Amino acid sequence: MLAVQATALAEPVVEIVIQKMRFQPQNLTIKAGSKVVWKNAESGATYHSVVSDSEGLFQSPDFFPDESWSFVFQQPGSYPYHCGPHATKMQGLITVEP
Ligand SMILES: [Cu+2]
Repeated sequence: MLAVQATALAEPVVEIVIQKMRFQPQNLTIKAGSKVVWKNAESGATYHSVVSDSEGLFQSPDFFPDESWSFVFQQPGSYPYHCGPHATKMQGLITVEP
């Protein structure tokens, strides 16, 4: 059987699940060049977004259950973020290592 490694050159992917008004995990450490996928897994119709605390670094549109949004972190550093509609309740932190 011939296996085609179509994803061999793709960046590592790490998933954050959004459920019960929380980013899970809330704090995540990744290697530079990794892609983070936020997946809305709410059971209701609650929409969320992913917004960098530092203005303009990254910002998703609002996305609904069973939708997701992703961002590739190229630069090492500390990236706090929040949910646009639930800024005071929902916060997270991505730490990017070299
Ligand atoms: Cu939210």
